[in-house]
Amino acid sequence: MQEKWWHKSVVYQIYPKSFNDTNGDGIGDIKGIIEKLDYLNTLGVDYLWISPLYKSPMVDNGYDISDYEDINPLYGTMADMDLLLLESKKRGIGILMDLVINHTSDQHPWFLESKKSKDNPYRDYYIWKDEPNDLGSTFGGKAWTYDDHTKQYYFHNFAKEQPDLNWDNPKIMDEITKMILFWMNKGVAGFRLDVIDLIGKDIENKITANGPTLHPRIKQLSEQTFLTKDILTVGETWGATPEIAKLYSDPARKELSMIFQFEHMTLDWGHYGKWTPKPLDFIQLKQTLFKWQQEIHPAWNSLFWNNHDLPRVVSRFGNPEQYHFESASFFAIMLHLMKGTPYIYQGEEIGMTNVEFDDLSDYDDIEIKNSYQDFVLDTKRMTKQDFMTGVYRMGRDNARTPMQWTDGNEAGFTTGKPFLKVNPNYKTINVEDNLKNKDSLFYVYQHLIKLRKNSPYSQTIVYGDFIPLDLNHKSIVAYQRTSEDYTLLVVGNYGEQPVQLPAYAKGKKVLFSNYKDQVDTLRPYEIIIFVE
Ligand code: TEU
Ligand code: CA
Repeated sequence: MQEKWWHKSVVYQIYPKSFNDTNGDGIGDIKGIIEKLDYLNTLGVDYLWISPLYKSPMVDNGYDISDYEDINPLYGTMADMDLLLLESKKRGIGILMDLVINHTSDQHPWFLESKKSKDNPYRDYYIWKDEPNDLGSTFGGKAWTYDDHTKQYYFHNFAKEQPDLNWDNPKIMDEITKMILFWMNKGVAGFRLDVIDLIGKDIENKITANGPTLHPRIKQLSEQTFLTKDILTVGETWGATPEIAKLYSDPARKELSMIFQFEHMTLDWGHYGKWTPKPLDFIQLKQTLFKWQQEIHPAWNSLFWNNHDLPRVVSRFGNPEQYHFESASFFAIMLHLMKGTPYIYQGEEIGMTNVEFDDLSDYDDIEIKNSYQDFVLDTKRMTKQDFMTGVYRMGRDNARTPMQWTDGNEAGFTTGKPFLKVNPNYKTINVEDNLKNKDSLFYVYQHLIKLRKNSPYSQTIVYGDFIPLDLNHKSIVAYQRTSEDYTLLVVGNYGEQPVQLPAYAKGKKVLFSNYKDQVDTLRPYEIIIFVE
């Protein structure tokens, strides 16, 4: 495999609205990100994937863009953006922008023109039909909204304020190519491509993801933009399998560097998806992750538990009440010794948890609000109580409560009133305390990043073979990473019941562990890295 710099890199994701507010309006901003660059440098990350900073009415917190080439005044100015690019470069940190090119905001000038008349030059920038089909929106309800002025329906895979672009219109390729080159000329290090699996949609045949025109379009776009420089591209592709992943990121296909797959993130989805969560089957989780480890070559893997759409992993799969450090560090070590580029979501490095607000009015997320309207009020498929159970376990606002910097007012996130309440546990879970305590979760993440990037074991972790062990054990997770120089063995115990240390681990040298000592059993959420 041809070595690429991002094979050895670690990416940190920032959701700007919740990261750090420097002007007291209760909303994070670019100056707030600049202020924390030294903290991120201490953690040791190489890239920052920042969720959209572009002009937006903020219906979906920036995933509804009204101007791709200007900065949202809530977050700051283009001068702030240029300063962020400069200051991060000084620290050897690259910026990955979030490209949302499946849809725009309904306030984008293209859509404001398109909806004026059927013969407007921008009409075909979007998908208009006389009659809708029965496609539904990911956020609940229909994917079609009627426009009384021109007597047609327009398509929106997400909120009605996010009309889908019509990628069958070649002008879209030209417009998006120009915009990407604008940002590449500014020196961004790469892009995360929002729901990129949708830009080949075939509405007539009700195909939205992985449509027939998808890969030719991605290839054309990449050749005209991304591949003209050596930048990182990661596509968000919810329905991908390892076979589909190869279509996106086999280097020979000249499309993307890697993708985010979500198979391991939907194992606990029930009858109505995330809103009806079911218990995790740990064997299934191991088998899914191990399958991706073994079947994705020659494509490249991304590794993550969290992002701005997902609940916090320590709450979702761990035990934050009794084993907060142990279970958070268990998942960190289990993931970071695997093959692929790791992504750390803001707050994951200090074990931030889910939250339970009293009322729906405390929530910010358009997906929660629209889905409540659909499942509870319109179709009555769920009771409010059951829906709120789903929100507490899986709602996106679990990931969007303000970053917990200190145990002081509003967790040091803002001097004003935060747009979303701070999780009350900021008193005990915050960056300041983590930095003061050498045994904290922060230093586990810092150590894992050092092991990957700058240790005798780097090559083994980045390029070593992956060999699963104990695949059918209900609580032991075990795998080897092997290279000419070393064999690393990761052995962990998922859950609260101690288990015997497996024979294949006995007598081996401990490289790293989330417990201070070692006994002949694996204690609750104990995970150890052995080296031979
Ligand atoms: O997410 C794609 C998406 O569909 C997710 O919202 C996910 O399906 C859902 O949360 C699971 O229930 C991307 C962005 O990451 C997300 O923040 C945006 O809301 C969405 O696209 C629209 O741009
Ligand atoms: Ca602010």
